Amino acid sequence: MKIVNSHNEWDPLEEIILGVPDFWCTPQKEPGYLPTSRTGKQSDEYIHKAALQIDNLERVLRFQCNVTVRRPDKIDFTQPVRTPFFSIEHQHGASCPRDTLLVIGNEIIESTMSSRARYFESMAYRTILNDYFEKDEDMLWTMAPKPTMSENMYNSDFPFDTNCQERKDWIQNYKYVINEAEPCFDAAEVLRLGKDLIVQQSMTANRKGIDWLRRHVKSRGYRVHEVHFPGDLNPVHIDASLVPLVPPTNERKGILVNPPDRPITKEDKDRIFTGSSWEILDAPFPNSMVVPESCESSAWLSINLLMVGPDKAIVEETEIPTINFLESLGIKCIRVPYRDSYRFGGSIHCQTSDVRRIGECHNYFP
Ligand code: ABU
Repeated sequence: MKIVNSHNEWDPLEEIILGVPDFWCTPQKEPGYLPTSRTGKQSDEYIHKAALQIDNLERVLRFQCNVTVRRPDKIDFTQPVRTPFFSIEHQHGASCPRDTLLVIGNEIIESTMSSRARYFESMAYRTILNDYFEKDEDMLWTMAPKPTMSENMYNSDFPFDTNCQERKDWIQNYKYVINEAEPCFDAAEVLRLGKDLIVQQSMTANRKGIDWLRRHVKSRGYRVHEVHFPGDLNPVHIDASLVPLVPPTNERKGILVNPPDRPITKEDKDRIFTGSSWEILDAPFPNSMVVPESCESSAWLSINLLMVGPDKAIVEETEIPTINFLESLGIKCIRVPYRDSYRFGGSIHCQTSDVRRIGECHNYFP
């Protein structure tokens, strides 16, 4: 039985993993992360509110979209961790399978992660992965090399103040809080466009991690492209920076959107996309640039949506400019309330990881 098969972000969706907000904690300060809100376990009120919205999304996927939905184990991530290299008082949570699991065709890669609080996060998906492994004899299950996350993996002089010139200089020069000591990447830095994987070098993926991925998939004909959005002073995950909305067809190019206040570099755009089947348009601005209290993501969660087919998307209901834009492109929008979930690491794309879509791996690049 074929279960794992997903090559892009838009083919008709059949199976997905949807995160859980239970036991979710804002990580404490660590070498690679400075919290901007209260650390520790999220309030029961916020967990409850998010759970209602995420459970509603599950019903929409199951009953309106006919998609099989799997949920991770509810592990108590409020517990401390001690490894040979570090210790922390509590962990993070399993709300965002997109950050942890990278699905490339018939393979699921547990990514290295980059934050100590997320070291054991993929364990929440082990029941599901083991089940897939038993039922789908073609499924490949890989764990990328686990970094030590010791002090020397991080730049201790990284300027955490997002308003200072020094921070801008670092990001302009493609220098981030993680250094090149060990390969490291969060899965959500990878945008899958068939045979081409676009990966953001960032606070959560270094060049060595991108190179690990490049070497890992090369023999199967994949190409891995490194990309940057230097206007983003906190570059964390590509799925609110470069998002496919319309897939290419024989008649027209596909459309990717990119926030105009953090454009892809001209060098990256020319090098990667010239002659491809894609055009990159400005994303419409979010409905509001204000995110819910204790949400550590940007307002560009407005484009962190889930395509359930080439002409159908699930979108947060208040993100009206995005919805209007999608509908003008002929994409039908299923609107769901999701803002209460924004404080759990992202929106609908972050909090899902598509496992099976009907379709094959195509080449959209020269
Ligand atoms: N995890 C996606 C968040 C991206 C952003 O804050 O823009």
